[in-house]
Amino acid sequence: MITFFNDSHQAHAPEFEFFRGERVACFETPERAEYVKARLTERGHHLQSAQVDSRAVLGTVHAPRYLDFLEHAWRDWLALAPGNDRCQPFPSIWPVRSLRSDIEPLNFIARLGLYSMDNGSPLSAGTWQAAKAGADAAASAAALVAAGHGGIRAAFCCSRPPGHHAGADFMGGYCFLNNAAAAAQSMRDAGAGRVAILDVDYHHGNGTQSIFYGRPDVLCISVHGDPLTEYPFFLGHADETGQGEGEGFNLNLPLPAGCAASRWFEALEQACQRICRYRADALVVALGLDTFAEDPISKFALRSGDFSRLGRRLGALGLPTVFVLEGGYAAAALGVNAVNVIEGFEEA
Ligand code: OKP
Ligand code: ZN
Repeated sequence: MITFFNDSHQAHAPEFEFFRGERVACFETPERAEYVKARLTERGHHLQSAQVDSRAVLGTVHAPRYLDFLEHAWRDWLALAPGNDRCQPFPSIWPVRSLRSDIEPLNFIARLGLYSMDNGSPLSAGTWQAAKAGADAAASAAALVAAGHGGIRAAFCCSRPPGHHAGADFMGGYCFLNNAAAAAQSMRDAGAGRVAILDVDYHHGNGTQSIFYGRPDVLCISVHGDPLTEYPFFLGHADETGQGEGEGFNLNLPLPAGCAASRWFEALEQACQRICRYRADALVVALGLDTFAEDPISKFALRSGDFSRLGRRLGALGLPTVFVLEGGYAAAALGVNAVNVIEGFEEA
Protein backbone atom coordinates (compact mmCIF):
# COMPACT_ATOMS: atom_id res chain seq x y z
CA MET A 1 0.00 0.00 0.00
CA ILE A 2 1.44 3.33 -1.11
CA THR A 3 0.36 6.25 1.09
CA PHE A 4 0.22 9.87 -0.05
CA PHE A 5 0.42 12.89 2.21
CA ASN A 6 1.13 16.56 1.61
CA ASP A 7 1.57 19.27 4.25
CA SER A 8 -0.20 21.83 2.09
CA HIS A 9 -3.54 20.55 3.40
CA GLN A 10 -2.80 22.85 6.36
CA ALA A 11 -3.21 25.90 4.15
CA HIS A 12 -6.96 25.21 4.07
CA ALA A 13 -8.05 26.30 7.52
CA PRO A 14 -11.25 28.32 7.66
CA GLU A 15 -12.26 29.24 11.21
CA PHE A 16 -15.98 28.76 11.28
CA GLU A 17 -19.06 27.40 9.54
CA PHE A 18 -22.77 27.89 10.17
CA PHE A 19 -24.84 25.49 12.22
CA ARG A 20 -28.47 26.31 12.99
CA GLY A 21 -27.81 29.96 12.23
CA GLU A 22 -24.86 30.17 14.61
CA ARG A 23 -21.17 30.40 13.81
CA VAL A 24 -19.45 27.26 15.06
CA ALA A 25 -15.86 26.02 14.75
CA CYS A 26 -15.27 24.05 11.57
CA PHE A 27 -15.68 20.28 11.84
CA GLU A 28 -13.35 19.73 8.90
CA THR A 29 -10.02 20.69 10.51
CA PRO A 30 -6.30 20.31 9.76
CA GLU A 31 -5.84 18.09 12.81
CA ARG A 32 -7.94 15.41 11.06
CA ALA A 33 -5.23 14.70 8.51
CA GLU A 34 -2.49 15.07 11.13
CA TYR A 35 -4.06 12.29 13.24
CA VAL A 36 -4.11 10.03 10.18
CA LYS A 37 -0.51 10.92 9.35
CA ALA A 38 0.61 10.15 12.91
CA ARG A 39 -1.04 6.73 12.92
CA LEU A 40 0.28 5.85 9.45
CA THR A 41 3.80 6.72 10.57
CA GLU A 42 3.42 4.82 13.85
CA ARG A 43 2.39 1.73 11.88
CA GLY A 44 5.43 1.95 9.60
CA HIS A 45 3.81 3.35 6.46
CA HIS A 46 6.09 5.55 4.40
CA LEU A 47 4.37 8.74 3.25
CA GLN A 48 5.07 10.06 -0.22
CA SER A 49 4.07 13.16 -2.09
CA ALA A 50 2.35 13.48 -5.45
CA GLN A 51 4.34 13.35 -8.69
CA VAL A 52 1.45 13.95 -11.09
CA ASP A 53 -0.06 17.37 -11.86
CA SER A 54 -3.83 16.80 -11.83
CA ARG A 55 -4.64 19.88 -13.93
CA ALA A 56 -5.38 17.90 -17.09
CA VAL A 57 -7.66 15.37 -15.43
CA LEU A 58 -9.38 18.10 -13.41
CA GLY A 59 -10.20 19.75 -16.72
CA THR A 60 -12.16 16.66 -17.74
CA VAL A 61 -14.18 16.16 -14.54
CA HIS A 62 -14.71 19.85 -13.66
CA ALA A 63 -15.91 22.81 -15.73
CA PRO A 64 -13.09 25.18 -16.77
CA ARG A 65 -14.95 28.27 -15.51
CA TYR A 66 -15.39 26.65 -12.06
CA LEU A 67 -11.67 25.78 -11.88
CA ASP A 68 -10.81 29.38 -12.84
CA PHE A 69 -13.10 30.74 -10.16
CA LEU A 70 -11.77 28.44 -7.45
CA GLU A 71 -8.11 29.02 -8.26
CA HIS A 72 -8.51 32.78 -7.94
CA ALA A 73 -11.32 33.03 -5.42
CA TRP A 74 -9.21 34.08 -2.45
CA ARG A 75 -7.35 36.72 -4.49
CA ASP A 76 -10.68 38.10 -5.74
CA TRP A 77 -12.11 38.13 -2.22
CA LEU A 78 -9.08 40.06 -0.90
CA ALA A 79 -9.43 42.58 -3.72
CA LEU A 80 -12.98 43.36 -2.64
CA ALA A 81 -12.23 45.21 0.61
CA PRO A 82 -9.32 45.85 2.96
CA GLY A 83 -9.40 43.51 5.95
CA ASN A 84 -10.97 40.64 4.03
CA ASP A 85 -7.97 38.49 4.92
CA ARG A 86 -9.51 38.24 8.39
CA CYS A 87 -13.05 37.47 7.13
CA GLN A 88 -14.57 34.45 5.46
CA PRO A 89 -16.75 34.80 2.37
CA PHE A 90 -20.09 32.96 2.24
CA PRO A 91 -22.63 32.85 -0.57
CA SER A 92 -26.02 34.39 0.08
CA ILE A 93 -27.77 33.87 -3.26
CA TRP A 94 -27.98 30.85 -5.52
CA PRO A 95 -29.29 30.35 -9.09
CA VAL A 96 -32.16 28.01 -8.20
CA ARG A 97 -34.92 27.00 -10.66
CA SER A 98 -35.91 29.85 -13.05
CA LEU A 99 -32.68 31.81 -12.44
CA ARG A 100 -29.86 31.79 -14.97
CA SER A 101 -26.57 30.03 -14.35
CA ASP A 102 -25.10 30.44 -17.83
CA ILE A 103 -23.88 34.00 -17.26
CA GLU A 104 -21.29 34.50 -14.54
CA PRO A 105 -22.03 37.72 -12.65
CA LEU A 106 -19.22 40.15 -11.82
CA ASN A 107 -20.13 40.43 -8.14
CA PHE A 108 -17.91 38.14 -6.04
CA ILE A 109 -20.60 36.84 -3.65
CA ALA A 110 -22.92 36.15 -6.59
CA ARG A 111 -20.14 34.22 -8.33
CA LEU A 112 -19.56 32.27 -5.11
CA GLY A 113 -23.28 31.38 -5.05
CA LEU A 114 -23.20 30.30 -8.69
CA TYR A 115 -20.44 27.83 -7.86
CA SER A 116 -21.79 26.56 -4.50
CA MET A 117 -24.54 24.13 -3.50
CA ASP A 118 -24.70 25.35 0.12
CA ASN A 119 -23.20 27.85 2.58
CA GLY A 120 -21.30 25.02 4.24
CA SER A 121 -18.05 25.09 2.30
CA PRO A 122 -15.97 27.83 3.87
CA LEU A 123 -12.97 29.14 1.94
CA SER A 124 -9.65 30.32 3.35
CA ALA A 125 -6.34 31.43 1.95
CA GLY A 126 -4.80 28.23 0.62
CA THR A 127 -8.05 26.41 -0.14
CA TRP A 128 -7.09 26.02 -3.79
CA GLN A 129 -3.53 24.91 -2.93
CA ALA A 130 -4.77 22.29 -0.46
CA ALA A 131 -7.54 20.98 -2.71
CA LYS A 132 -5.21 20.90 -5.73
CA ALA A 133 -2.59 18.95 -3.74
CA GLY A 134 -5.31 16.43 -2.82
CA ALA A 135 -6.28 16.03 -6.48
CA ASP A 136 -2.60 15.67 -7.40
CA ALA A 137 -2.33 12.82 -4.87
CA ALA A 138 -5.45 11.15 -6.29
CA ALA A 139 -4.09 11.39 -9.84
CA SER A 140 -0.67 10.12 -8.73
CA ALA A 141 -2.18 7.20 -6.83
CA ALA A 142 -4.34 6.27 -9.80
CA ALA A 143 -1.40 6.36 -12.22
CA LEU A 144 0.73 4.14 -9.96
CA VAL A 145 -1.99 1.62 -9.19
CA ALA A 146 -3.27 1.42 -12.78
CA ALA A 147 0.25 0.76 -14.06
CA GLY A 148 0.71 -1.92 -11.39
CA HIS A 149 4.52 -1.67 -11.57
CA GLY A 150 6.41 -3.43 -8.83
CA GLY A 151 3.26 -5.22 -7.71
CA ILE A 152 1.65 -2.02 -6.42
CA ARG A 153 -1.94 -2.99 -5.82
CA ALA A 154 -3.35 -0.14 -3.82
CA ALA A 155 -2.79 3.40 -2.61
CA PHE A 156 -4.27 5.60 0.08
CA CYS A 157 -4.47 9.39 -0.22
CA CYS A 158 -4.58 11.15 3.13
CA SER A 159 -5.84 14.48 1.94
CA ARG A 160 -8.21 17.23 2.90
CA PRO A 161 -10.49 19.02 2.16
CA PRO A 162 -12.68 16.10 1.05
CA GLY A 163 -14.15 15.95 -2.45
CA HIS A 164 -17.26 13.84 -2.96
CA HIS A 165 -19.87 16.62 -2.70
CA ALA A 166 -18.09 18.74 -5.34
CA GLY A 167 -19.74 18.44 -8.76
CA ALA A 168 -18.45 19.43 -12.17
CA ASP A 169 -19.08 23.12 -11.48
CA PHE A 170 -19.79 23.55 -7.79
CA MET A 171 -18.38 23.19 -4.29
CA GLY A 172 -20.41 21.93 -1.35
CA GLY A 173 -20.23 20.11 1.99
CA TYR A 174 -16.59 21.10 2.73
CA CYS A 175 -15.61 19.83 -0.77
CA PHE A 176 -14.00 21.75 -3.66
CA LEU A 177 -12.31 19.32 -6.06
CA ASN A 178 -13.65 15.80 -6.53
CA ASN A 179 -10.67 13.60 -5.71
CA ALA A 180 -12.53 10.33 -6.28
CA ALA A 181 -13.63 11.49 -9.74
CA ALA A 182 -10.07 12.57 -10.56
CA ALA A 183 -8.76 9.15 -9.48
CA ALA A 184 -11.42 7.25 -11.47
CA GLN A 185 -10.91 9.33 -14.61
CA SER A 186 -7.12 8.95 -14.27
CA MET A 187 -7.51 5.17 -14.11
CA ARG A 188 -9.70 5.25 -17.22
CA ASP A 189 -7.07 7.35 -18.97
CA ALA A 190 -4.39 4.84 -17.92
CA GLY A 191 -6.30 2.04 -19.65
CA ALA A 192 -8.77 0.60 -17.12
CA GLY A 193 -11.91 -0.12 -19.17
CA ARG A 194 -14.37 -0.14 -16.29
CA VAL A 195 -13.83 1.67 -12.99
CA ALA A 196 -16.07 1.35 -9.94
CA ILE A 197 -16.31 4.08 -7.33
CA LEU A 198 -17.58 2.94 -3.94
CA ASP A 199 -18.47 5.79 -1.58
CA VAL A 200 -18.77 4.67 2.04
CA ASP A 201 -18.96 8.14 3.60
CA TYR A 202 -22.02 8.74 5.81
CA HIS A 203 -23.19 11.42 3.36
CA HIS A 204 -24.25 10.65 -0.19
CA GLY A 205 -21.54 11.46 -2.75
CA ASN A 206 -23.75 13.71 -4.87
CA GLY A 207 -20.86 15.34 -6.74
CA THR A 208 -19.34 12.06 -7.86
CA GLN A 209 -22.74 10.67 -8.86
CA SER A 210 -23.56 13.72 -10.94
CA ILE A 211 -20.18 13.75 -12.73
CA PHE A 212 -20.58 10.16 -13.95
CA TYR A 213 -24.39 9.91 -14.14
CA GLY A 214 -24.53 9.56 -17.94
CA ARG A 215 -21.54 7.21 -18.25
CA PRO A 216 -21.37 3.38 -18.25
CA ASP A 217 -17.56 3.25 -17.92
CA VAL A 218 -17.59 4.45 -14.29
CA LEU A 219 -19.98 2.65 -11.94
CA CYS A 220 -20.92 4.81 -8.93
CA ILE A 221 -22.16 3.18 -5.73
CA SER A 222 -22.87 5.02 -2.49
CA VAL A 223 -23.93 3.65 0.93
CA HIS A 224 -25.18 6.55 3.04
CA GLY A 225 -27.70 8.05 5.42
CA ASP A 226 -31.11 8.46 3.77
CA PRO A 227 -31.27 11.92 2.17
CA LEU A 228 -34.85 12.32 3.40
CA THR A 229 -33.27 13.22 6.74
CA GLU A 230 -29.53 13.54 6.06
CA TYR A 231 -27.25 15.90 4.13
CA PRO A 232 -27.11 16.47 1.14
CA PHE A 233 -30.93 16.04 1.17
CA PHE A 234 -31.47 16.68 -2.56
CA LEU A 235 -29.76 13.61 -4.06
CA GLY A 236 -28.96 10.05 -3.03
CA HIS A 237 -32.28 8.22 -3.35
CA ALA A 238 -32.54 4.60 -4.46
CA ASP A 239 -34.38 5.45 -7.69
CA GLU A 240 -31.35 7.33 -9.10
CA THR A 241 -29.96 4.64 -11.39
CA GLY A 242 -28.16 6.64 -14.10
CA GLN A 243 -29.33 8.14 -17.36
CA GLY A 244 -28.88 7.54 -21.09
CA GLU A 245 -25.80 5.41 -21.67
CA GLY A 246 -25.25 5.49 -17.93
CA GLU A 247 -28.61 3.88 -17.08
CA GLY A 248 -27.98 1.03 -14.63
CA PHE A 249 -24.52 2.30 -13.65
CA ASN A 250 -25.44 4.26 -10.54
CA LEU A 251 -26.46 2.47 -7.33
CA ASN A 252 -27.61 4.26 -4.19
CA LEU A 253 -28.06 2.32 -0.98
CA PRO A 254 -29.60 4.79 1.48
CA LEU A 255 -30.00 3.55 5.07
CA PRO A 256 -31.96 5.04 7.93
CA ALA A 257 -30.03 7.27 10.33
CA GLY A 258 -29.35 5.30 13.50
CA CYS A 259 -29.29 1.87 11.86
CA ALA A 260 -27.09 -0.91 13.25
CA ALA A 261 -23.66 -1.81 11.86
CA SER A 262 -25.04 -5.19 10.73
CA ARG A 263 -27.43 -3.40 8.37
CA TRP A 264 -24.56 -1.30 7.04
CA PHE A 265 -22.52 -4.42 6.26
CA GLU A 266 -25.49 -5.92 4.39
CA ALA A 267 -25.51 -2.86 2.14
CA LEU A 268 -21.72 -3.12 1.73
CA GLU A 269 -22.19 -6.71 0.59
CA GLN A 270 -24.75 -5.63 -2.01
CA ALA A 271 -22.32 -2.99 -3.23
CA CYS A 272 -19.47 -5.49 -3.50
CA GLN A 273 -21.61 -7.94 -5.45
CA ARG A 274 -22.58 -5.21 -7.91
CA ILE A 275 -18.88 -4.38 -8.40
CA CYS A 276 -18.13 -8.06 -9.18
CA ARG A 277 -21.02 -8.34 -11.61
CA TYR A 278 -19.81 -5.15 -13.34
CA ARG A 279 -16.42 -6.85 -13.82
CA ALA A 280 -14.62 -3.70 -12.75
CA ASP A 281 -10.97 -3.40 -13.72
CA ALA A 282 -10.22 -0.99 -10.89
CA LEU A 283 -11.78 0.47 -7.76
CA VAL A 284 -11.82 3.90 -6.15
CA VAL A 285 -12.99 4.02 -2.54
CA ALA A 286 -14.33 7.36 -1.30
CA LEU A 287 -13.34 6.60 2.27
CA GLY A 288 -15.48 8.62 4.64
CA LEU A 289 -14.95 7.60 8.25
CA ASP A 290 -17.99 9.45 9.57
CA THR A 291 -19.88 6.13 9.78
CA PHE A 292 -18.05 5.80 13.13
CA ALA A 293 -20.40 5.60 16.12
CA GLU A 294 -18.73 8.57 17.83
CA ASP A 295 -18.88 10.89 14.85
CA PRO A 296 -20.27 14.25 16.00
CA ILE A 297 -22.38 15.00 12.88
CA SER A 298 -23.43 11.52 11.68
CA LYS A 299 -25.69 8.70 12.85
CA PHE A 300 -24.30 5.29 11.93
CA ALA A 301 -22.81 2.86 14.44
CA LEU A 302 -19.49 1.42 13.19
CA ARG A 303 -16.79 0.77 15.79
CA SER A 304 -13.06 0.84 15.11
CA GLY A 305 -12.91 -2.93 14.58
CA ASP A 306 -15.59 -2.63 11.90
CA PHE A 307 -13.17 -0.59 9.78
CA SER A 308 -10.81 -3.60 9.68
CA ARG A 309 -13.74 -5.70 8.46
CA LEU A 310 -14.50 -3.08 5.78
CA GLY A 311 -10.88 -3.19 4.63
CA ARG A 312 -10.85 -6.99 4.46
CA ARG A 313 -14.06 -7.05 2.39
CA LEU A 314 -12.66 -4.50 -0.05
CA GLY A 315 -9.35 -6.37 -0.26
CA ALA A 316 -11.23 -9.57 -1.12
CA LEU A 317 -12.49 -7.89 -4.32
CA GLY A 318 -8.93 -8.32 -5.59
CA LEU A 319 -8.92 -5.09 -7.60
CA PRO A 320 -6.32 -2.36 -8.10
CA THR A 321 -7.63 0.15 -5.57
CA VAL A 322 -7.22 3.85 -4.77
CA PHE A 323 -8.54 5.12 -1.44
CA VAL A 324 -9.23 8.82 -1.03
CA LEU A 325 -10.09 10.22 2.40
CA GLU A 326 -13.49 11.93 2.59
CA GLY A 327 -15.28 12.83 5.85
CA GLY A 328 -14.87 11.73 9.47
CA TYR A 329 -15.07 14.29 12.26
CA ALA A 330 -14.18 12.36 15.41
CA ALA A 331 -10.66 13.62 14.67
CA ALA A 332 -8.69 11.71 17.29
CA ALA A 333 -10.13 8.37 16.10
CA LEU A 334 -9.45 8.96 12.40
CA GLY A 335 -5.91 7.63 12.47
CA VAL A 336 -6.85 4.27 13.96
CA ASN A 337 -9.97 3.94 11.79
CA ALA A 338 -8.22 4.83 8.52
CA VAL A 339 -5.27 2.56 9.20
CA ASN A 340 -7.63 -0.27 10.21
CA VAL A 341 -9.18 -0.09 6.73
CA ILE A 342 -5.77 -0.14 5.06
CA GLU A 343 -4.40 -2.99 7.14
CA GLY A 344 -7.61 -5.02 6.76
CA PHE A 345 -7.31 -4.53 3.00
CA GLU A 346 -3.71 -5.72 3.04
CA GLU A 347 -4.63 -8.82 5.07
CA ALA A 348 -7.19 -10.00 2.54
C1 OKP B 1 -19.10 16.35 4.31
B1 OKP B 1 -18.64 14.92 4.11
C2 OKP B 1 -22.96 20.97 10.22
C3 OKP B 1 -23.83 20.83 8.99
C4 OKP B 1 -23.36 19.69 8.15
C5 OKP B 1 -22.74 19.29 5.87
C6 OKP B 1 -22.01 18.02 6.11
C7 OKP B 1 -20.94 17.83 5.09
C8 OKP B 1 -20.29 16.48 5.19
N1 OKP B 1 -22.68 22.35 10.42
N2 OKP B 1 -22.73 20.20 6.95
O1 OKP B 1 -19.52 14.11 3.37
O2 OKP B 1 -18.27 14.22 5.30
ZN1 ZN C 1 -19.57 12.72 5.23
